[in-house]
Amino acid sequence: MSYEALALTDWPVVVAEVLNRQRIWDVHTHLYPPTFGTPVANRTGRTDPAGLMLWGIDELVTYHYLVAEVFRAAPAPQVSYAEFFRWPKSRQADHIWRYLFVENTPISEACRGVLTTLQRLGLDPNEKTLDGYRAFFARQDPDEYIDRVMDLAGVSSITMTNAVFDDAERGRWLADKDVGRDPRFKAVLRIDPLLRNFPAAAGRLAEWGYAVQTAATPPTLAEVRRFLGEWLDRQQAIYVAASLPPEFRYPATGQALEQAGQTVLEQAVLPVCAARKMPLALMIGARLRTEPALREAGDTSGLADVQTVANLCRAFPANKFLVTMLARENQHELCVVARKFRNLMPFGCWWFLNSPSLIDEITRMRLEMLGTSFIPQHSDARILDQLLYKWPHSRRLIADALADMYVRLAQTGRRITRAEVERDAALLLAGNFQAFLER
Ligand code: FIX
Ligand code: ZN
Repeated sequence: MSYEALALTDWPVVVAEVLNRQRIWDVHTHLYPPTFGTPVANRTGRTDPAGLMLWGIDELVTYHYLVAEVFRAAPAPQVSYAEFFRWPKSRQADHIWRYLFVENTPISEACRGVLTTLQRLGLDPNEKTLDGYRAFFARQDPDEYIDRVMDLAGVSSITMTNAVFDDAERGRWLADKDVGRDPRFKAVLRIDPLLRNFPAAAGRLAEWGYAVQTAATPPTLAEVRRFLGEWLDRQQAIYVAASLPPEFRYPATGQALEQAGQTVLEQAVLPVCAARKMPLALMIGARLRTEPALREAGDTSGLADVQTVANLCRAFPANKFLVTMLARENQHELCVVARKFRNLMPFGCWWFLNSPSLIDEITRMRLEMLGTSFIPQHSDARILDQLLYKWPHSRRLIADALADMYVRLAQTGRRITRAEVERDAALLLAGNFQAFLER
């Protein structure tokens, strides 16, 4: 069926309907299946205070985006950051709900997201306290709830972030070889310290039995390749990932630390990824703990160097690079560089860019410069239920941008069929990622 007769005003509705039916492969999240344990009270009665599977109203409302926002909204006398973090999670959540959702208008994207989530679950977002929501979530079985959330969000596969240098995470993989075997989830080997501070990372590898030194010598690099291979096999990971600071440069321009990181990148990480035809995801621009007292909520962003991405793509043509950058100002140049390197796949509107005005701007820029050859979004969800807002909010924005492209195309006289719109939706929300993995 073709759309010649379609009125220009109908395009957004038609495209939204097609995009809403397209199931999504979420390429980057911090989500986990129940095998990693959950600290959240639930119908099975099984909880693990150190569990990594986060869901439910107290986790939703204490998302680190909202922790940062509540300190700007709560009236004096302000509780100190340290005091706030000493409170139990339920008290933190009550505090945030009162000052961000009741006594102030919840118009920020992180606030609106919680309300969209409640609405999608059939709950009234106008409650003055969290008690009713807590009772709802306590009645859920985590395993069944994952299926319900994925179905409501239209997500077919969840890609995890499995940080091997995080003791809580590593211990679970070593304790249970099948911990990651949930077919709804795919693993990713996350290696930040290896590239950000190799001497410190080498100290951990030595503790784990790898014959490494703090200098990136050839024998040490061979052991780093062994370490990577063993963990990629253990996790059955689909790509390797690292978050890097705005100052990250290739070739390295800094002192010993950057030079060591470059050597490890060139002689361990990239060769292992190339041999497995596995992408390396570079998430560039995160300036960690700018306000350390805010912990995970204290990170900020910084302008990074896109020519560094071009230098890597050019120097390592056998490698595949998934790249997302945190500064709005880096986005246009990343599109330009992506036009020159087919081994570069830009993905997502990351973190502080995951906001309607910026998702709209970046998606339109990418459609105009890259056609449908990019991955428009990832959820970056840390709490399972966030899939119920991050994806509906982004689907709508992607649909509006795509509809405008079709309107412009139709004005050239080119006929556009429903099958073409469905093909484009499939590419953007799942197919491009699958093809990049398999290429
Ligand atoms: O490095 C990352 O994977 C970031 O996405 C996170 O560290 C960050 O806290 C986040 O969740 C942003 O949305
Ligand atoms: Zn993330």
